[in-house]
Amino acid sequence: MVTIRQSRNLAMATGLALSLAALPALAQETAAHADGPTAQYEFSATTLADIGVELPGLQPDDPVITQDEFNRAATLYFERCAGCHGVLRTGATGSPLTTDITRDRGYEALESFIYFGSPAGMPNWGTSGELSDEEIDLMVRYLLITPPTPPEFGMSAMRATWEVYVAPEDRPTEPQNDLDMENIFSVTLRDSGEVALIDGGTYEIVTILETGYAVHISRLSASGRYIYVIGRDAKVDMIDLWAETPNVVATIRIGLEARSVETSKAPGWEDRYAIAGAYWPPQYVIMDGDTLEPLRIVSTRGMIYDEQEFHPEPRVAAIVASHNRPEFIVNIKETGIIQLVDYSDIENLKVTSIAAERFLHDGGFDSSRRYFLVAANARDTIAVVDTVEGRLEALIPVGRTPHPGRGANINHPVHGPVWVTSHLGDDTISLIGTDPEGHPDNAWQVVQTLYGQGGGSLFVKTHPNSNHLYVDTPLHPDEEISGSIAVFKIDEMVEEDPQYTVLPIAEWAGIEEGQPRVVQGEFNREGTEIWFSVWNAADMVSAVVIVDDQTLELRHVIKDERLITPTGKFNVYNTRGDIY
Ligand code: DHE
Repeated sequence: MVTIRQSRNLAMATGLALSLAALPALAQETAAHADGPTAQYEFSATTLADIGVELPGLQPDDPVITQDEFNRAATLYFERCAGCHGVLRTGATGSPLTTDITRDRGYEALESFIYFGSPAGMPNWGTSGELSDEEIDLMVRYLLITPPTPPEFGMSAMRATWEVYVAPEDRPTEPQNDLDMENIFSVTLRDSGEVALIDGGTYEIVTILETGYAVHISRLSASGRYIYVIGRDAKVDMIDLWAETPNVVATIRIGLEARSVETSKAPGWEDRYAIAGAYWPPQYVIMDGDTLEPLRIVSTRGMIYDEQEFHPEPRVAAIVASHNRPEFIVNIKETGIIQLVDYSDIENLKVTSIAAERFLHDGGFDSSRRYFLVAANARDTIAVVDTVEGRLEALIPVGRTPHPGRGANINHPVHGPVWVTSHLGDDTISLIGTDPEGHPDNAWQVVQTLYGQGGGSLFVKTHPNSNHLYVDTPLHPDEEISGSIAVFKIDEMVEEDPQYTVLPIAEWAGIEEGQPRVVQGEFNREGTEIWFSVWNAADMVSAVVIVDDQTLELRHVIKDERLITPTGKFNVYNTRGDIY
């Protein structure tokens, strides 16, 4: 019998291009996975790879591996695999890969699995050419050895990184510039580890500020004065918009790997606290809103909501702040628990633990800001929390791998207030009724499904003053689709299957090289223009394209050599007020 490896070697030795037809059925079923949107999305830009891990004491039957090989393998694993299989290999959306399992499978089976992928979603790292034979061998040997544990990051580690550049008493008591502050956009420059602050009226870059590695999102203080930015390296930077030129006034690292940051928004608590959530270690920290001084760290390790089995690394995904009560809403990915963290007395912290659904990722409020809707993405479900009653309101099945960003709130001509998500895994766009009092028959159900350009969608967007719903598809494999936006007219949603208009945003940007992806629409304060990032490779030209919401025509293109890999954009007014 010819094994998969032999047939691969045979093909290579005979100089034949590797023909999938000659290989087992598994290979044919899985060939597309590494090109699929979900596989691309999970690829993790991580700093864990830089920490350097100790080779554990090897057992007699462990594979031979040197410290240098182990470091390279750990780097590869953290960058390519940890997003799905977990840092400790205990499993998340991907299977667990602890040594009791990997040794049982054995070298050859693991090698084939990595090379060809699996129908369950494991990318075909070998056939796609993403990993070389040597790297796959390294990875298999790594999987047969006990995984290393990256270090913890407690209070002493945090305080060692905490710096206040401008103390609160030395900051201006009134704005020192004439910027139209509420219409500033904080634009993520992902690969340069910076944010660009861009004036929403003049389209001028006000300043570019250095932030964390592969910077991820920006959130606003309730007053709108401070922008908090988080990098994937868990570095939080706090920017003061009142300074003559807005600048970073405080910084801290809250872990080794992170994605979320938010600030206190309840009446009476404006600008008091900030919170940031980490992927590693699995924890969140409440900080002083003026200085980022770390005050209270909470570990998220614990039981999975349904199986009630311990999970050692449940990552903190989206965090939002209630506008009604002094609470942060913290979404814990692997355990499927949503914590309502009452910050009114952080010495005696009260946490309501809601059993929701696993793999919580991103979400936002309905238009009343009472209900929070979050995607449990690998479970194809939207979970709804009533932030006034402090309990789970509903679990709603939607399309494949929902990814709403913060979602979009529409006043639907037939169904009343609805919240919208698009999907990574299919072309559907789900409209969910959010008004249990005014439209009780529709509440917490998908009242309409729209069909967009395809899967690979990450963000939807609208504005209370707009008649349009914008849907991006940055991870769609087709260049034309990943470079354009579908727009639905809200007043045409009376029809069963409303059609969309396509805006060729990447073409409008006039970029000749690369395959720029168009990502994340964000409105200006008035809701008259929507901005899109045209996200190209770091060494190529990117742009921000501004569209007139009334006419759907191009209004302006911002191109500047400093705009390296723009992705997320956060308008001060809309982000502060959760307007989307
Ligand atoms: Fe994000 C939000 C995690 C990859 C752009 N992203 C979020 C949130 C989480 C998250 C948990 C919600 C934060 C919140 O609201 O508090 N993102 C992850 C990942 O784990 C993942 C899949 C892999 C990774 O390596 O980080 C990932 N994200 C990406 C990208 O590749 C994107 C498209 C480009 C980029 O800049 O890295 C990207 N994520 C965004 C954006 C938001 C976001 C723009 C905020 C959207 C909003 O409107 O609020």
